[in-house]
Amino acid sequence: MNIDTIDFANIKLSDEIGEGTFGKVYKAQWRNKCVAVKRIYLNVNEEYVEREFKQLSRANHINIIFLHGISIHEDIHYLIMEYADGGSLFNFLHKVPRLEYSLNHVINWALQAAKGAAYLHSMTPHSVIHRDLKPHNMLLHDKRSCLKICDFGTVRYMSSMMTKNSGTAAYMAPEVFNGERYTTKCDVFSWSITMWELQSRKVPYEAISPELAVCQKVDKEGLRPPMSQLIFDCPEDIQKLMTDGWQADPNKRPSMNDIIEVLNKYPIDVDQLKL
Ligand code: ACK
Repeated sequence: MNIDTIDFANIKLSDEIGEGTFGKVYKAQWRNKCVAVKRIYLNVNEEYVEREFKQLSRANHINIIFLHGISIHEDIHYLIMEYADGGSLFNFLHKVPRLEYSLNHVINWALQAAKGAAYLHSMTPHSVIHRDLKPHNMLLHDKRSCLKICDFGTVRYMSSMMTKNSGTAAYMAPEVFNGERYTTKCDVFSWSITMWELQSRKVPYEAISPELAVCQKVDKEGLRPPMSQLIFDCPEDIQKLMTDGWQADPNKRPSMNDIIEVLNKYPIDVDQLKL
């Protein structure tokens, strides 16, 4: 594994940006670079830390948050990551101030998320499956024109995520929450729910609580987000990608490359992307 260890003395922590499931995230300076530093909670198992940095450290793609290295200080692990200046897609979609966006943005974000995931799926010797793709784990950069996937560690801790109501259940493919064998197609399911959220600007199944009730309804009753709440007029073949992507049977879902192929048919006006 080629992961750099970074001397903690060279990191200048500044503001806390937010708190994820497994630790607080700070803005920091390192080698004259602005970086994001995730301070992993002491009670988080080392296995989690290892999973996150093993996977991130192998990835080098514009749509995946780059991991500069890891630092250990007084027994606390810190992940030193590329800083994304626009915060999470989830915050952008749902927190005030609510900036307007267009179908151009929807297709751009959906395509970039698919490209990041397709890259992970194509990694060798084993494809990397994210398993927790959702707008909270997609960060925006460069005036929100660029999307980067982050947060690779969470999945082993599914039960703890559920009890924390971290908003994961809505995006999770049934085979994942049922503990069955899963493939890269579970990320396609998550992409589809995210695609619905981009087009509706609503939190999926917001009224259903707790998270386990969402799993139950999705799995046993075939519940899916309602098309009636979409506020963008997306072309039909894109809508079909979304609804095929959330099919219960993973074999019926398209691959990330199929998704990219369809989305690429729609030209994105790059001059209109910055918000
Ligand atoms: O929506 P946010 O501002 O974006 O709040 C969450 C918070 O930390 C907890 O995950 C933010 N965050 C996480 N990683 C990064 C990063 N690499 N760059 C910028 N913000 C980040 C995320």
